[in-house]
Amino acid sequence: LLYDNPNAPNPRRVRMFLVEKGVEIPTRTVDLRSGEHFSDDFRAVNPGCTVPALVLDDGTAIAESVAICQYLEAVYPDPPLMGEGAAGRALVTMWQRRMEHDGFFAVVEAFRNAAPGLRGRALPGGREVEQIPELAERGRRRYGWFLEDLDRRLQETSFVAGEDFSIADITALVTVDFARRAIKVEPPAGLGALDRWYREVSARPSAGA
Ligand SMILES: N[C@@H](CCC(=O)N[C@@H](CS)C(=O)NCC(=O)O)C(=O)O
Repeated sequence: LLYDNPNAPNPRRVRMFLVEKGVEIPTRTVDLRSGEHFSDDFRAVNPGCTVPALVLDDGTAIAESVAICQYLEAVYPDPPLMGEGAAGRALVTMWQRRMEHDGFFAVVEAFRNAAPGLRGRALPGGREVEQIPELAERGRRRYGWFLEDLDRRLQETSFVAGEDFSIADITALVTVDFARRAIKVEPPAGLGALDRWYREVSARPSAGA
């Protein structure tokens, strides 16, 4: 059972991964608006109070989007989305982490430190954390650098981690779409390689997930 939320970017990463694999699994929506993720029932699944979380038939609970994807990759190896061979797997991990650190986290930082609805909740999870406006500002700057770096990378390769679509593309696409929606930043028109890649990956059926 996958604990999911249709509007949140991290669960979208897992949903896209599942569509790429051609796998359907039962899901349950956790209502983040009403704070269902802070309920005792959900804390028993993931004490970190975040979605997504995957609970296996034997009760094992896996949180963290990439950990869930890693599990799914092992159970459903085709098509490979996390690289093949020693170097291939390492390179996908490298690019995935860059997309996450430099891109996704930058947008999260920009969004959570500025959104009026997230006052006192600048970090996900159950703790009271005040917003830092300078961090929101820095997040926006970092996101701009991320887009430039990504464009440079995509001038050399078809996809983020090389010539094959991978989890690195999923994280990058979710990042760009999240930025458009949450912090109202469009990818600059002048970044041609990024634009080519964004159209291509947005046209994949999984992008609708
Ligand atoms: N590192 C976690 C992050 C999960 C996360 O932050 N999820 C968000 C939704 S995208 C959440 O549950 N937020 C709850 C909150 O805002 O308190 C992952 O990769 O799955």
